[in-house]
Amino acid sequence: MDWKWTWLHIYRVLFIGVNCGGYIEASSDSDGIIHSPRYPSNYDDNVVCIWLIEAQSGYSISLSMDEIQLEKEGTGSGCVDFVEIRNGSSIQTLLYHDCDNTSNNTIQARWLWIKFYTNYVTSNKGFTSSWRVVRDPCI
Ligand SMILES: [Ca+2]
Repeated sequence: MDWKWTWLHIYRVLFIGVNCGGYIEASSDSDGIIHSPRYPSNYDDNVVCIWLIEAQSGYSISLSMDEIQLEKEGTGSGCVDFVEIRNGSSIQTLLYHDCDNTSNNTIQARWLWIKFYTNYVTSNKGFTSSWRVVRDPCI
């Protein structure tokens, strides 16, 4: 089966109920910015965005979380609203999960599956991240 068809099919299935985001097929010399809707103004409640960035064979996407200010729990360090990044899809390895600038903020993989989630109340500034394609050193 053609890989591209497979990914587009998975993408469509996973995106049912999603408000925003998109699929980015990244050519070898491309880059871009992904940010929360309306950034740097506050985001809305009840938002789910999913982006999927795919690099060509032999390349990876290197993403830098430049700023992230999302709702946290009132007590403790947990996140109420969050950005989650996984290696390709919702069930693959977790690479990033955060609501402020506390964790390692550079993520690299061939496929980056990026989810922005906000609950029903309380907003904040949001997030902005920049990505670029790099040659995969393992190949
Ligand atoms: Ca919230």
